[in-house]
Amino acid sequence: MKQKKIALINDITGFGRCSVAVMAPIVSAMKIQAVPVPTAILSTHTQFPVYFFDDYTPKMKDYIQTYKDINLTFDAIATGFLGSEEQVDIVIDFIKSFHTKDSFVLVDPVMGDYGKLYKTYTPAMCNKMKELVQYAEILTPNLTELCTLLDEKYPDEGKISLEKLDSMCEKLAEKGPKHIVVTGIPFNKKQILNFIYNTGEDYQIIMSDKIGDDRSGTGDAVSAIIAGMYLNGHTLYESAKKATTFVSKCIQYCEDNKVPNYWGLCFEMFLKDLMED
Ligand code: PXL
Repeated sequence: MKQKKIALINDITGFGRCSVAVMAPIVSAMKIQAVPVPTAILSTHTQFPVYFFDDYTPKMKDYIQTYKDINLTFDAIATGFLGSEEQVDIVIDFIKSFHTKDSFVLVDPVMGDYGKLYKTYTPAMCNKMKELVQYAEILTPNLTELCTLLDEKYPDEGKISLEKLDSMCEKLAEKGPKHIVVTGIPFNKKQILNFIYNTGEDYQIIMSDKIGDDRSGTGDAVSAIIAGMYLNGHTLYESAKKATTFVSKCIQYCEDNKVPNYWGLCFEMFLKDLMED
């Protein structure tokens, strides 16, 4: 069987386990070749009090041009943390150039958490993200991002009904993405809800135990596993189930070993769980 390739359009962050540093080893464990397309280079992620940040926007066009020159093809394209409006335009151009009928695009609209947007997410950036969403087949927002993309208020304490989630996903799906996984929705003190929406089908849910606080890079691990599993022929439900089981196991390990939240997921300990024959 021909080995598959996925373009990972995301930042490269040295310490803190997020973005490409998490996604590349995860998809590699799933026998998929990772091709990073860097959006920025950071020493640590932006949740640390200090970090070195080198915006890669001015270099991205030349970087990507060589892939056009050698007629490189991808079986999937996954996008994550994006830093500027211009960068979103470059990503849209990348998708227009490399997306084929045999490939899919997963957009993780990394914008915020717990009802709050990250500091870099200006209203203009949010509008740009809405533009990018139109090019996705699979979208993996959290509740904050789902609300922002639809200009809806974040519900008090993240409390939201399944019917409301279904109608929000339906509205978002009209803009492009056929498949949506809303990740990490606060359900009660002990559990987290993940909502699976496939256009034209009944919704599905996956419950997972809430263990400790949020860990940086968890969303990147989830989107990498969903992209990899889906690329390897699994359904969206199976892909999301694998992702939630895997991250729960990693979080439990981190809690047991008192690893600080900002250090991210100790995913290395369980990579073998993602390997299939
Ligand atoms: O995991 C999301 C993410 C990715 N990349 C950078 C980040 C964050 C979240 O804070 O700072 C640089």
